[in-house]
Amino acid sequence: MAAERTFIAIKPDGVQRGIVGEIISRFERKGFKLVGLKQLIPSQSLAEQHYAVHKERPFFSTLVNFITSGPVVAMVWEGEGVILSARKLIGATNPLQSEPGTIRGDLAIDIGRNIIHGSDGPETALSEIALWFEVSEVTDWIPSDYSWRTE
Ligand code: YYY
Ligand code: MG
Repeated sequence: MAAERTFIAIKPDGVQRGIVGEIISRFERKGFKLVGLKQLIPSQSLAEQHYAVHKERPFFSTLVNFITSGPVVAMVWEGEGVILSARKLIGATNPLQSEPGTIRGDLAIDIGRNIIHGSDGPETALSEIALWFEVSEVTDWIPSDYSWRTE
């Protein structure tokens, strides 16, 4: 079975606030494997496709304007259970309701500035990875300490 992967993006607020390293280190310390990483300013079209599920919501245009307003750090993380686990590491959508200890719970206060995106399930993970990354931009590798992370 292919290893589970998820799409994670640090939004422009996280990049501007200089907390990219802090966020990446939480995934690293957990034990997941980084297999894709790049910084880009998303085009309007990319942002609209990424958030297409929300296109009828009142916050859609604000959200698209925000996500295209500056650099985003786009990532693919791999590991068993990574999709759900990443959502738990990230915390609830509204940072005022995110538990302390989560990324949003510790580092954000506003739903419109919640610093990070994570795929919400297996289908969205596949489609978001394909939307943001070329196949050649995702790297298969084995960390040297792998047998110390998982049996
Ligand atoms: O997956 P997640 O990011 O936790 O939340 P979604 O319900 O998919 O919404 C995407 C994005 O939209 C959210 O991170 C902030 C923004 N948003 C908003 O500004 N106002 C809302 N009432 C709901 C979501
Ligand atoms: Mg979502």
